[in-house]
Amino acid sequence: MAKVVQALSIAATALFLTGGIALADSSAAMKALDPDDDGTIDLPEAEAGAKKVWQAINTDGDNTLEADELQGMLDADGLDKADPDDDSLDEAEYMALVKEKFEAANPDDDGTIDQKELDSPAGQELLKLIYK
Ligand SMILES: [Ca+2]
Ligand SMILES: [Ca+2]
Ligand SMILES: [Ca+2]
Ligand SMILES: [Ca+2]
Repeated sequence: MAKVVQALSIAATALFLTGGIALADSSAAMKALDPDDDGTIDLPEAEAGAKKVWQAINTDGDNTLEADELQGMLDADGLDKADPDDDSLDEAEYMALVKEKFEAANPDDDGTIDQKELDSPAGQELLKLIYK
């Protein structure tokens, strides 16, 4: 029995540690994405971040993001949904996707993503697209 309790407490500690790391990451992301320092990310700030990510991951330097450049951010399904035409995302398609994820991550519809919203699953989805 003591062994079980010990194992549980190790698992709980591990959970606590990973949780702590995720939070530290997202507060660093908030800092980087919030140049006006009001504690929230508005859509122009998200788009500015997205533009930087877009350029950083477009490693072949053409005008579109291909599936291999989107690895870890969008799966094939996500790419399909975001791309109406040619199996790759141009900047306008990427920005439309960012806007959609922004709205999904902003359930209180106040035009901004606060830290709590950024830490939500929808916020983490958005974060992948706007911060690297
Ligand atoms: Ca801000
Ligand atoms: Ca490309
Ligand atoms: Ca396209
Ligand atoms: Ca909000």
